[in-house]
Amino acid sequence: MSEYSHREIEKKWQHFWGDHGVFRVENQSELPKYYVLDMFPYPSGAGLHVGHPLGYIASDIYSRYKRLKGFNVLHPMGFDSFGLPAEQYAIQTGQHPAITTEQNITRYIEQMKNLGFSYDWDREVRTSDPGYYKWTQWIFMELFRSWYNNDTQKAETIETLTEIFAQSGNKKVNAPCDEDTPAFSAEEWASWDEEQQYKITLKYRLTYVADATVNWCAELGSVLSNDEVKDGVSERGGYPVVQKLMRQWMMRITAYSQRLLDGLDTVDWTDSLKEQQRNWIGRSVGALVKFELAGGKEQGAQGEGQGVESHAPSPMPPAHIEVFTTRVDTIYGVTFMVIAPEHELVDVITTAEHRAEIDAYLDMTKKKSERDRISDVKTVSGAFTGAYVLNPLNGEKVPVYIADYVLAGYGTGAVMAVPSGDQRDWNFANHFGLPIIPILDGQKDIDSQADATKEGRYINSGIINGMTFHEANQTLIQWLEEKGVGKGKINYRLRDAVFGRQRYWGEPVPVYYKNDKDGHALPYLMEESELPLNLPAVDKYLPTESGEPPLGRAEGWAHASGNPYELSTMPGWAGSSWYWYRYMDPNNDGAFASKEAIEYWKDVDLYIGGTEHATGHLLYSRFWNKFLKDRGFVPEEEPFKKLINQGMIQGRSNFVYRVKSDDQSKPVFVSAGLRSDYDVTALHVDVNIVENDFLDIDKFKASRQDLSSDQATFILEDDKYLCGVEVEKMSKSKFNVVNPDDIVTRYGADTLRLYEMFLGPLEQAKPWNTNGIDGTYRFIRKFWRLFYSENGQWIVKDEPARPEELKVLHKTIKKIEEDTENFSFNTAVSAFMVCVNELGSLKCNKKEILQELVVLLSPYAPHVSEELWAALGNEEGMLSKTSFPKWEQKHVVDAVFEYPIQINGKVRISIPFDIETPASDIEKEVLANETVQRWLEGKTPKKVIVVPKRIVNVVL
Ligand code: ANZ
Repeated sequence: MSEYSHREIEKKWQHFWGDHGVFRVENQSELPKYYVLDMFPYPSGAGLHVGHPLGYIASDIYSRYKRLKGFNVLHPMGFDSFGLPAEQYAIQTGQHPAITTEQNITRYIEQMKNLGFSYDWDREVRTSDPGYYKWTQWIFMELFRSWYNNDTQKAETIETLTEIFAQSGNKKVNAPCDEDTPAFSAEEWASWDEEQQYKITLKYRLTYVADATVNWCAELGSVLSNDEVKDGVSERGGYPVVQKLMRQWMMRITAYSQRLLDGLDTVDWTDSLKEQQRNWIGRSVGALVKFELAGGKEQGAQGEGQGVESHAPSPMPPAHIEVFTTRVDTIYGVTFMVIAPEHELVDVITTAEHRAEIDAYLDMTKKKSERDRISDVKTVSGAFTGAYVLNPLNGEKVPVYIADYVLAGYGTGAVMAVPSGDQRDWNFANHFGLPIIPILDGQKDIDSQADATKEGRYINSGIINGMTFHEANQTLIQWLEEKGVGKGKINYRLRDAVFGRQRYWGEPVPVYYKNDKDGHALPYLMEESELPLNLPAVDKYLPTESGEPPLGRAEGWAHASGNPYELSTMPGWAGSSWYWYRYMDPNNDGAFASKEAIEYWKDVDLYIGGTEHATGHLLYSRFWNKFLKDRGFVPEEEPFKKLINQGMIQGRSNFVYRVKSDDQSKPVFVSAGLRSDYDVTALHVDVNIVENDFLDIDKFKASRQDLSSDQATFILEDDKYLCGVEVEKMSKSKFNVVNPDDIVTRYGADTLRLYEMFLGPLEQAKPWNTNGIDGTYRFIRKFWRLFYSENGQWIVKDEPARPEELKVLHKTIKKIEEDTENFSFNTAVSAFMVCVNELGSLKCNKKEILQELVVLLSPYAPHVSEELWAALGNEEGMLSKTSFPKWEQKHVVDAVFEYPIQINGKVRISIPFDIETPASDIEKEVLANETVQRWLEGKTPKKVIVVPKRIVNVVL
């Protein structure tokens, strides 16, 4: 092929790679492994726009580069194919989501193949395939079969737990469990029947059913996870979300809080991403302190199972209220206590006298969402319960209030209030006329705000008087622990994850229910051999009349034992929490992946994807990975060693300006440069009918009948209609979506790949601008011209290269290698451009140079490179099997140096010398030089100083 025809070339090689399985990869090799993973997409109906491939192009460049560098590279692609949009479409059209999902995937694959990605398509996975979700269900089952042992710091099978129960009850068990877990002895355990024992184990399992306050979205008919809710509305659709108590499947991710934090120190992710995860997990070091209820002693304290993390609610009111504080050092400044309106003791401690006031307040707070409660720091509200507690340090009587700034779900739902230490407490004290006690020296005149910083020494503070912050804390915690009224405690903001969704298009939960003796439904796992539990057919994708999830419509939806199956399905994040393992061994029917495959590939070396998954997917998958590791199924503690977030590609919108007028049937549009002379309305116009910001008026007329544009007049500038421009999110409603297919047809995939990289640093957000793409296209054609002349003649010569040609090449190898290693793809593309320009001006057509250049360029522009590789006489289609060129120092350094020649302190001329030339030769030649002789005017110089590779100094 002597003309650069991207369409022919690209199709030809895409077919060749596919037909010959060039990118098929084996699970064993002499070569070191390297795993490059893209966050797999949800296949939406809209297909890919030019923003989507940014990360895929980057990961493909890196994969191809690593292959050339001698690695066995796993680079797969698949689909996160369960999800809400397909289901909503199904609700509207009655079409099974599997059908639309399949169609969308077909389109995605076609679009991706058009871009020349080097995926091993034999390893494609789809989370909605029964062969895949069989293993998602299996992992769920393993979680159900496990508990978390705080002593060994890992998940273990339930059998190890029941062994301990049989030996010593649960007194020695140090494990996260349900709040209502009773303390029991080995004898009690032995006295229970199997069902009763089973019920106890349900309180410890890593996946469990519980009444949980959930984000309920009525319009979507489903529960949403915290990361699916943005600003109080659903991320998808923007529907209102309210708090609701529901019985739900939960995942005990909180068991892993500390390990999820610790692991962040071992991975190569951006600081901002790590920080987001740290904030989400929210570790607080503090103490639990019990404040005895004044007059509550006679009620008798209830025993709590030692070592059991939760607190058994007692039939009788307890004698104390427990608070969580991060500033136990401020305890002498406590002048009141505040508990959450939902606190279980509100009802118990409220005195008759204050009942009406408390009830009125409770009514008011029910109407506020948790979000409003956190964000409203100004309004001070609350109510006195009439009850008092005693400060354990000084025995002071402290009134107990309820107020909604204290949240039920955090800590213990109770706060020791220190108005001299905390702004909200200060506001509250002022509002209710409560005392404010300064606790640090220099803090005597508190009149506007709390200021108990950690500096200074304590005053008015009993046993810690005169101490510093650190001493005070140590002393207090020790004191509290000795007296049995408190202990050091680390608290996490992270909550257990709600795992059930009231949806159709998700993985069925492999659980059925059987009633216990008292008629309560107990969950049981089905047998592993019965997996997968296939998603059943339903007549409609809506909840049943009685409000049950869509699976309630499936006929005969019951286990072989006759017991009904769970009706909720798994959340969107289930299938994506382990998918990187399935790529290692995608067709295995006997395991989620074989031991050998996992042992070989281990973990993901490079993960590329968007920041939107910072606190969802990336926490859940780290959690599942740690669990699988604990149970010996996978070897690594962290799944994703290095992670890069590609920046978003924004849309570049174009506008036309309609002159405001009453007659809408004959609109007038004015060109952007003239619009300030008129009163206009700006309207989005489809960027695909605009070129270099000039409107194609005929296409516009044809496209916008709704604007009566066929009747329109256009006020032009220089005979053209110039559009306005703005950078916005790329979206259909803004008419700024650019489809990669159109770009590929017009310019080719190689141009698109280079151009997307050229737009700017990978991690930065940047607007798409089709206007600049010509430059990249020209670059590829210029590159082609080094091989073929204007009239299509092959002009590559087999002659030895000159030093300056070698220098250009080796400089480029060095630069491309460094830039690719650093993911600085934009600067690599400019280096290619510089290189081709330089070779062009050197008129270099040497095979020795060009062949290496083809290899260098191939990760970036694989099609044109493969074409020229074959044309150079190499094995067809096998460019990816060759090695990355090596640069050599000797070619990179300058071979000649231009010496400035100074005569009596002034530079008069410069003379080039080979850098190897000895100083004595340089001196001779300088003095023999004609120009120098003219300056010498026949005199003999006193001194000639040659500073190698710097300067020559002639002193007269
Ligand atoms: C006394 C104190 C004095 C506090 C002081 C702070 C400053 P983080 O760091 O976020 O964990 N708190 C505890 N439970 C709460 C709840 N359920 N709702 C609202 N606030 C709660 O915050 C812990 C601090 O927040 C705790 O320490 C407690 O107030 C409050 F000068 O106790 B502090």
